[in-house]
Amino acid sequence: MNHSNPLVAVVCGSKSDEDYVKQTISVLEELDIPYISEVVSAHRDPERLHSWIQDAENMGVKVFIAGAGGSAALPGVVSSWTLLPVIGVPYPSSDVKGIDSIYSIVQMPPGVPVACVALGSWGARNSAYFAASILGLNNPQILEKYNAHRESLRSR
Ligand code: RP5
Repeated sequence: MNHSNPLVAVVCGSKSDEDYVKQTISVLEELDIPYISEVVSAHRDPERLHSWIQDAENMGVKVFIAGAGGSAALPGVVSSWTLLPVIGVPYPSSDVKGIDSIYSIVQMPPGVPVACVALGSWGARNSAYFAASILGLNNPQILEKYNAHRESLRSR
């Protein structure tokens, strides 16, 4: 479900990535963070990616989450089009199970950063928690929800 006043924009490179995106969205919903999400490939549809990023910024998005497998250009290309924070999620969709994507996302050259989280499901979920931590800097409701989650981890 896309919200009308989103704070987070989630993008992945292929419909085949959507199981990971669902895990990111599930955490955003648990924390009541409004979001939009879309499938847009950096290498198959670069012009649509650019306009989607511009639209997201115009809607008030504050953080991008970009996930991709294989050579995973998507998070870096998103960062090339925005000054907002970009969290990159490597997906294990290739024959080498995401090692390629980790190296691609984590090794962005200086000046155009991407914050790379863990591979696959862990990263998909942590990307949303990391977004909460960024948004929580000036949003007390999100900070409170995120803190409640962290408290709940103590008793496990
Ligand atoms: C990347 O290549 C996508 O992020 C996906 O993880 C991988 C394979 O894409 P498909 O060939 O399944 O569309 O672009």
